Amino acid sequence: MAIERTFSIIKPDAVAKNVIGDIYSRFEKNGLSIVAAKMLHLTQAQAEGFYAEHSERGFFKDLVAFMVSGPVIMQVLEGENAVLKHREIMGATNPKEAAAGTIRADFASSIDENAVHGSDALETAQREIAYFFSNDELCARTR
Ligand code: IDP
Repeated sequence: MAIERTFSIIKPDAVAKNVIGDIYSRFEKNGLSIVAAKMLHLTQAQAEGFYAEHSERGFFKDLVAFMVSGPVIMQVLEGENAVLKHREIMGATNPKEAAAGTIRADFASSIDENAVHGSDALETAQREIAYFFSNDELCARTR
C-alpha cells in the first residue's frame, strides 16, 4: 500500500469541546502521523475559498459562517492509504449515519457541525494541503 498524505481540519465545534487530543490519538492509533499542524481562526475569504466547490449549494453560507465561528486546528496526516483511512476514522458526513466509534459519531452534533474535515481523494488532498501549508512547513518523519 502506498504512503500518502491527506489534509485534516478539526472544526470549531470540536475545538470548543476540548477533544483535540482525543482526535489526535485516534489518528495515531490508526497509523497516521502528523507531519504538519497549525491552529488558526479562518477568515471569511479563507473559508469561502476552501469550500469554493460548494459555493452554489444551499448550505454554503451556513458552512462558511460555522467555519469562521471559532479557531480550527489543521494538520497533514501521513501513512499507508492515508486518504481512505482518515475518511474511515472520521465517519459519514451526517453524524446520524456515521458508524459507531468514528469521530463524527462520537463528537458531531449535526451535519452542519460535524467536528472534522478530511480530503476525499489524493488530488484533493494535494490541493487542500497547498491551500494552507507551504512546502517548508511539511516535516519529514524521522524514525
Ligand atoms: P465531507 O466533509 O464529509 O467531505 P462534503 O460533501 O465535502 O462533506 O461537504 C462539506 C461540508 O459541508 C460537510 O462536512 C458538512 O459540514 C457540510 N454539508 C454537506 N452537505 C450538507 C447538507 O446537505 N446540509 C448541510 N451541510 C452540509
